[in-house]
Amino acid sequence: MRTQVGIIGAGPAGLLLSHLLHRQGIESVVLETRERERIESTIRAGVLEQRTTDLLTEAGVGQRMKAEGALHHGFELAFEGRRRRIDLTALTGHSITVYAQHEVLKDLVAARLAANGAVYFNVSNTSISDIDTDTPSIRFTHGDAEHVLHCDFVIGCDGSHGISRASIPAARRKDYERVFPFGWFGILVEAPPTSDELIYARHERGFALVSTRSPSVQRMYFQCDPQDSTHNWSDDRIWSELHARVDSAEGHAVTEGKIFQKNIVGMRSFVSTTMQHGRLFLAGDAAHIVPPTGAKGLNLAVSDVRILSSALKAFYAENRMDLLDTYSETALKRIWRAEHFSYWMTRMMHRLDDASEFEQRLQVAELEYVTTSPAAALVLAENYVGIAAV
Ligand code: FAS
Ligand code: PHB
Repeated sequence: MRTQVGIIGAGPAGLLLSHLLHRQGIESVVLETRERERIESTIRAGVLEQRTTDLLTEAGVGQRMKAEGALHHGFELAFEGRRRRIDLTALTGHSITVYAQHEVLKDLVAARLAANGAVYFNVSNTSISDIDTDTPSIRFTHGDAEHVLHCDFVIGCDGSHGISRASIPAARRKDYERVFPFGWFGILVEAPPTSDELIYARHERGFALVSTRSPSVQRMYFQCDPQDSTHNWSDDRIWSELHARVDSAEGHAVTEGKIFQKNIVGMRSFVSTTMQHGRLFLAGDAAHIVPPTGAKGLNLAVSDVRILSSALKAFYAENRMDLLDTYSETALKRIWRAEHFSYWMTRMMHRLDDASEFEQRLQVAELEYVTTSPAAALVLAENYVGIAAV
């Protein structure tokens, strides 16, 4: 088999890159270990920056997002029994869209297949060779057959547990990591929305987040022990915890409903520099992880493939290597900005067991500041909507 760009992983990074390349007349093949149904049903991110929704719309996969996504012009910070609103649009002129990641993937898979794009699901034994040459290749098994995909470039979009990053010699890589001693307990609930916008709550019992998926399905999270099990949490215990952390003194309470999905995710910050070696390039979670507090994971993956697709276009259209050669450097500027913001939001909003009473009071003082000072609110808002200078 032969193509121009071999892409490993059919997450948001891999599928969007393949579609952007297609629209530039560049061929690609996407290889994915999981089944299509699994891809299209895995619950992950939900907040899209305007830069992300603009690119999805430009790429011709924005119709359903526009119709079913929810445009939010702000969000609320809840602390000390109070709610304070951050008016994103008034502060930055930008808004966010709440539209589930797996819905974005459904739209991208449909667009790829409608364009006769080559997406192989259920592949196994993927391995990468000859990335130090101009003719790298990817070996994989599909069905009962072994295949070798010869290509000009291999793009590792295979997430944090993929094979691509490990294909870059350790001597060439520098990894930075911070693992948080807490996780998020996530639930999906059949219920009307608790509020028109997201609520991020800081509480001495721990963080909580009220988000949404549709007028009848809500997404909520609360800080938990990452080693805990969902079996230890009855629905009653979950609701009493969310009420304790989110309900306000002014009488706004979380709206309960039927919980139909529970999961616990760990939290860490991770960056692997460099994101390229020879003809292998990394994009998305394959190269970096952010804690979800800043809602940056999916948006960073989209930002990487925006840069990479332009660089590949310059290579094929003008035989230019310069944008490819500077891909890591360019992408890492936005990645470190998002890493810093996500770390800052996480430390400001979560209960930190190693924090003294003084530091806990500082968290409240910082929340007071970002919700009363226009300058501080702008810093929060411009990072949240994704327009902070890099
Ligand atoms: P992805 O991990 O999405 O996709 C990688 C793909 O590669 C997967 O489909 C995988 O099956 C495939 N793959 C792996 N190894 C392979 C191999 N050897 N061969 C072929 N295919 C292979 N972000 C938020 O903003 N909010 C959230 O609430 C949120 N929740 C999250 C929950 C979880 C459990 C995780 C892991 C992430 C979450 N994120 C969240 C971040 C998330 O949105 C990621 O940033 C986003 O999925 C990154 O997209 P990709 O880089 O495409 O990687
Ligand atoms: C979500 O809706 O899943 C979500 C929203 C905001 C975050 C993280 C997750 O910061």
